[in-house]
Amino acid sequence: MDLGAITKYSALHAKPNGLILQYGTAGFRTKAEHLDHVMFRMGLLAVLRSKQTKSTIGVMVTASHNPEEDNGVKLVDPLGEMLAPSWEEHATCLANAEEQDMQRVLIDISEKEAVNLQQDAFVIIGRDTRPSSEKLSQSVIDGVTVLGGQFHDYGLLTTPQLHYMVYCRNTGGRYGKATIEGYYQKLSKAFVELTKQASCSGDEYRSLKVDCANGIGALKLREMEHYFSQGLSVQLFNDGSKGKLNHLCGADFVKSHQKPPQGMEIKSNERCCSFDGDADRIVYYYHDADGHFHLIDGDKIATLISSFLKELLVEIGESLNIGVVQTAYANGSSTRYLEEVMKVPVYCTKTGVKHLHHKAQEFDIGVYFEANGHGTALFSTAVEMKIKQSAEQLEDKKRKAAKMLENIIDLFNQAAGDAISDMLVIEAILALKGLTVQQWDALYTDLPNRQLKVQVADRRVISTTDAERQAVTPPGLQEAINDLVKKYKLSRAFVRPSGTEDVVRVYAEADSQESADHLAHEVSLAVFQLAGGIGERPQPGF
Ligand code: NG1
Ligand code: ZN
Repeated sequence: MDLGAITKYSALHAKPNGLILQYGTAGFRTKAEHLDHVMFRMGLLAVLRSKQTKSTIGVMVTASHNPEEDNGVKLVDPLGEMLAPSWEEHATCLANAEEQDMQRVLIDISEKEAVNLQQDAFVIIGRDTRPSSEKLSQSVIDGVTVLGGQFHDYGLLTTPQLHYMVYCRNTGGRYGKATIEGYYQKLSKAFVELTKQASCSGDEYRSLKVDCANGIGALKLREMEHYFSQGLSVQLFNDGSKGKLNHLCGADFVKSHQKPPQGMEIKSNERCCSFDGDADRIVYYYHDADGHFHLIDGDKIATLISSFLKELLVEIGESLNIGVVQTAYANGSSTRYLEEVMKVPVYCTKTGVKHLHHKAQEFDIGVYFEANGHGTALFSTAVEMKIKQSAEQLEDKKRKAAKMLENIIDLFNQAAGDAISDMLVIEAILALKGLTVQQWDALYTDLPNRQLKVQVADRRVISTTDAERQAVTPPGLQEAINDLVKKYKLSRAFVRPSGTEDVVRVYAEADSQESADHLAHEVSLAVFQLAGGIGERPQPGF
């Protein structure tokens, strides 16, 4: 380590006084102007992580669904996963170190993690379309270079594309080619082969409106479009040519406001979807003949996918274990439908895709989705080999199912939840099953629900257990919630401190929207009273 050079360059990326940031569920995220030093330091950290793992590490500059003025950064581990927890702590330590302590912190991390500093390092970098992203990714590169790391800057990429590149590079090209063409070709080939088998053709199944949140998804979908156009025609909205990123559009807006994005004209029963700002989330929706808006969220996406996979397995005659992983935010109806009707086991983890991803890896086939539309399906290597063999050996009908499964395995981004890949999987399944968006929606009816935020002095006073469904502290809070829940039918409520915002999140569901709204409000009041609420008391009404 050339400590002199590090000190010199670090001063060019000075940390604002008193700024403390935390590597949260999605890396660092805050106003872009506060992030230059964090970017430089994450460049340094990525080099250490690369030396330690003797693998390529990814650095993504994005703040996903946050407003355009924000930015953020996260590191991607060798198999495309989120950074290991002990390194999240190092990231926080390094980002918050005062200038004069930087050298010591770097040496500490290297010693604790037994990093061989002589080892080569390789880091790949991607960024979203925010105005601040280009300069910030340059600061990452400065950090990588000053520690002697090699790098490749992919420039503009969706977050899942960067995860894909990392995965490809660390698996010797077996997973795919680590280029943007490699990504387009792999996914499109699988999609086109799959949809060729669909008996229901016609425009109804072949056109889709996509709200790109004025983000990177628009650019990449436009580049990719001609690769899969024989199977699907996409019409892009909020493509970044005029509107602001994530402003009144995108998956997060649609999911949390339960209404369509601005800038998209929707005719009744037309199939539409929204990506978020870095294209790792997707939700679907439509207007029915009466003009009512229907949201099809991550839970219904997981249901469609896992049901289809299960059908294929039955057809092939394979008894592989398939599991669905959700969080406490999953609608109660989806869990019930999966368990009772589909007979698919469902597991609940803490919020944050790394928890879901980890759990999903325990199954032969693990399907995981957050209700907000972030998810994918993972297939164990053994399953992949078995299916490939079946596709060659089995007879007619069985063989066809095995072939489909083989293509679906290729179509899913196994490294991360991916809006483009999920969109193609969903479109293929709808075409193959001849399902309309209404029929898909009708699989089950969501229980009415409400999410609220409460401001408290210190959200860490709330600790939880049972995958965040029970509050352990402050004393009395869980008892209060239990008493409130008893007042309503089919009801459920929980609270947890957010990992990305300085708020406590409240979730409630019940048999009617009115009840869900009341329950959410009452629980908010309990949080306000028992967990140190600040500012105005939560008011009823939304
Ligand atoms: P927090 O702020 O911890 O609730 C939110 C989402 C997560 C996840 C992360 C990362 C909800 C309720 N929470 O986390 O699911 O996507 O952001 O972006 O949707
Ligand atoms: Zn995102």
